[in-house]
Amino acid sequence: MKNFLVEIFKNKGIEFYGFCDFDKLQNELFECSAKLRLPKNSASVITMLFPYKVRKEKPINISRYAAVEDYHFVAGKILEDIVKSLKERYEDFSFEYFIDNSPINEVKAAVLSGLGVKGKNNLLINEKYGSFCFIGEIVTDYKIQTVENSITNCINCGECLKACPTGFLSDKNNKCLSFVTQQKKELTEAEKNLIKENKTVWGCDICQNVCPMNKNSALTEIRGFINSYRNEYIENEDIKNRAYAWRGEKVIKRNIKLL
Ligand code: B12
Ligand code: SF4
Ligand code: SF4
Repeated sequence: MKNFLVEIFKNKGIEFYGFCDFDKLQNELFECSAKLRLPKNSASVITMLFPYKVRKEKPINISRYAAVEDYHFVAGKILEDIVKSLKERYEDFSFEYFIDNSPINEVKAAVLSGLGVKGKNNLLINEKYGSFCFIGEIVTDYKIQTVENSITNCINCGECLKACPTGFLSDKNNKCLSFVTQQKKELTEAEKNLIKENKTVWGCDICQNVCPMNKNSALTEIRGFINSYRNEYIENEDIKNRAYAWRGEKVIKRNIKLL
């Protein structure tokens, strides 16, 4: 199985992938409808990274993850193709892919698979791409041999905690600004000010931008991200397939008006 996958990953341009046991994740599955898609007797998780930093300079008024076509589609298509090949080759086994909309704690799965360390900013930090990569995974009832990976953390400099404008990283009772930008219900004055002061209409990258482990993070080579790159949100642009489309146009239009 591993040799077969190595070939597929090479063809698909996936540089970072790994494996972990499902039983290390199953006690903290998220309650969501995607949980129903998990294969019966899930045994292994195949994790992989989809780097998404297209340009060195930051986008103007959106976060990096929103500057490219919605990753659920771009990375989802790659994951779908891999699952198809696996199902053809291993007919007696089940394979289900997930990305973001997943019952799995993806950062933990990626750390356990050896794809990077867990940052104080909650994110997976990879040695080449930093934290600017999405995590996707395939869950299967095929038992894959895994190498025990020790829990690894970032260098713990504390810069992200200092820079976070809402205090979310120190106290989860606070809201993350990324969440605020996606909020459908009416914003409080304080929330409106947060959007204005940090000049973001979708997402927040502050805790990633200050992270020294992101300093030399490499640019992505995934064509779907490179070709779809836009460095700002412009009112009345076509938002089809963008990361901000799922909330409906009203939300991002409200945010741009605040700027
Ligand atoms: C809900 C969610 C959000 C929410 C809440 C985030 C949160 N941290 O609570 C909001 C909307 C705010 C959000 C924002 C963002 N998100 Co988000 N989000 C998710 C989602 C769907 C679930 C995360 C979650 O609820 N975790 C639960 C909490 C409890 O986990 P935790 O605190 O991190 O971890 C605890 C334990 O699990 C354990 N643990 C964690 N890791 C490990 C590892 C080991 C080895 C061990 C033993 C234990 C352990 O210790 C922790 C402390 O108790 C994941 C996808 C997924 N299915 O995992 C994406 C995901 C984490 N998000 C992602 C991204 C890109 C973002 C943003 C950067 C987007 C942006 N630019 O605005 C921001 C970053 C915010 C931040 N710094 O946290 C990516 C991160 C990729 C990466 N490199 O890590 C993910 C993985 C989606 C994806 N498929 O790529 N997100
Ligand atoms: S994304 Fe922004 S608000 Fe959320 S934890 Fe990071 S710095 Fe704080
Ligand atoms: S800024 Fe420092 S503490 Fe925060 S994730 Fe990066 S290395 Fe870790």
